[in-house]
Amino acid sequence: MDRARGGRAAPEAPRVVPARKKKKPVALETVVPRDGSRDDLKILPSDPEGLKLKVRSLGSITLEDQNRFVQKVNDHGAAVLVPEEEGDPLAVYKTLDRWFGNCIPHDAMNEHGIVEINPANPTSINTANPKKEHLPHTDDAYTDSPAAFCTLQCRTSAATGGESVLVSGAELLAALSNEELRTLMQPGMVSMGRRPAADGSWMKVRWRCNDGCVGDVAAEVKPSYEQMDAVARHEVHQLVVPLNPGELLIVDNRAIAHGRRPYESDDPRIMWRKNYVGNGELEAQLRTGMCAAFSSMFDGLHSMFDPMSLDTSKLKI
Ligand SMILES: O=C(O)CCC(=O)C(=O)O
Ligand SMILES: [Fe+2]
Repeated sequence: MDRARGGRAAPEAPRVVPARKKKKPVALETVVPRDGSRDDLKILPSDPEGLKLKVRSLGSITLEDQNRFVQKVNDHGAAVLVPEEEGDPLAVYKTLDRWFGNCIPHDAMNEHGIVEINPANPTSINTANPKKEHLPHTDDAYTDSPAAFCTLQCRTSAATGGESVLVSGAELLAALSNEELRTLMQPGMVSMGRRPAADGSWMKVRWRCNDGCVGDVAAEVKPSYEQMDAVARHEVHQLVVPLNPGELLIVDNRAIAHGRRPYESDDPRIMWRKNYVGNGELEAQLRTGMCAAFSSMFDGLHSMFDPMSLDTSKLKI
């Protein structure tokens, strides 16, 4: 109302609030197109070569390498550092600590914050059995605040398999409607076996195949949970990434699910895992999550999954 012009304000007419019509569910495959047409959406490439970034050595990462890395992770949600020369395998953690900030503590980590993945000394039921694939998952899914970035350095690669497997979170979402996702995200729908997540909201920052760590799945979300589970297990949605010793995979834990293919039990395989909060120097340059609307879409369970209410002012592009 413009009081500067003087005069009394006219009494406001009572506002008529229209009754909310029940909207038809929207298939999320239309909201998260996997054909590259939505440029803020992270999608894995169809060939693992598309994730590779050559560096001279893991201990000598330049500013130019760093900029190429930021671009890759913002496009695909993952990258593989491929050193041309062998060097001190610990030297890279100086760079990673600087980029991603604090590490996520783990019961089995060493003095460098590294957890060695080695079936000879297993850290979970999934790392104990090489013959069984480690199904795609979010790391730290049972905590309130899963890691923003997971790093896996290959130290010894298995000759009989054991490749890393990645699945775009967008592929999982595309299996659902916005209504199904909304229900799945309500507290208490899926509980984790190891430690229940405090807010219980599934898909907010975590996702896991039904791999033995997932506890109860409520009856009303069973079909949608199983649909996503089937997508993640299906080879057509998986990007298989073979890693050589010295190569290091970095994954946006909130955009991409990761796992491992099976291999023979007597075949040695060692990976170093270090996970991060994401509060390092690259925090402002890296977008975590599947797309720019990530946080707004989950706060209050609305936004991008409801295309008509997409609040573009919240997009960080
Ligand atoms: O063995 C691997 O490559 C992956 C291990 C993993 O994802 C984990 O321990 O969380
Ligand atoms: Fe993992």
